[in-house]
Amino acid sequence: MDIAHTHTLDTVAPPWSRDEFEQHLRAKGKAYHIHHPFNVRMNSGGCTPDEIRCWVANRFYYQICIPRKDAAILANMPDRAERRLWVERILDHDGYGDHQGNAAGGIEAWTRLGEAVGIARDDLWSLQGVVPAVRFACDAYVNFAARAPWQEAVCSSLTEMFAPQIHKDRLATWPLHYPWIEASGLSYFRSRIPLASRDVEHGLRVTLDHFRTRADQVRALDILQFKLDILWTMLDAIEKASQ
Ligand code: AHQ
Repeated sequence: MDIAHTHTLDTVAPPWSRDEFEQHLRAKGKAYHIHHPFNVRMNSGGCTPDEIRCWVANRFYYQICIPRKDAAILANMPDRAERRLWVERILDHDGYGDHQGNAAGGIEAWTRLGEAVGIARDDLWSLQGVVPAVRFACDAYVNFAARAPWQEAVCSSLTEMFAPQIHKDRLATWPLHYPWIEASGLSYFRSRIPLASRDVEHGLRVTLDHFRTRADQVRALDILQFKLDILWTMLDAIEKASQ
């Protein structure tokens, strides 16, 4: 999977400092799907129940891809200390222990979101509502993560630098605009806020440590852009599917 070299940035200059590199990564937030017209319309109350259900059903495919993506990265991680951190991500989504209550995991919480917006568990898990472009974008993410060096795959998860805000936006706006959605269905968004921050702490450390030369650092920006494009493309497809 080749990442498009989309930068006109100079790649032979001296490397950015750690702080400068982090700022360049965070500056990519302007391309985050929080700014996608569909997300803006959704969080300002402009979506019909069918459009909300279309979003939940399609994003479910992304959610069930995440632990498979993370397991592919784990398989490429030689260092036990890194694996001990990374494995938490799989358990966050697939659950752990007796898989009851909070131990049921994020995929189960997303299933509850589905039921709260009016999608039965079997219908959601049938993946019948997933449009080809969403499946293609999510599969591209899993395939990249499985084939890329593990540090590059870790870098691609850094779109979560911007995720706490998008979850907070939903928690602040959905109860107002979509009172028909049972509030308990939003628990997934609430659960991700601390987990996203924890994940970014690890992902950013790996990224800032690994990409050393200016050319490496520009490649990290291209990898992040690839993942931003995956999230953006998903909303393009969901917006089109719900027209
Ligand atoms: O719920 C999300 C999640 O568990 C993850 C894992 C992480 C990754 O490994 O790429 N990215 C991610 C994201 C989740 N939710 C998205 C949303 O808009 O609700 C945001 C997405 C991300 O920012 O990458």
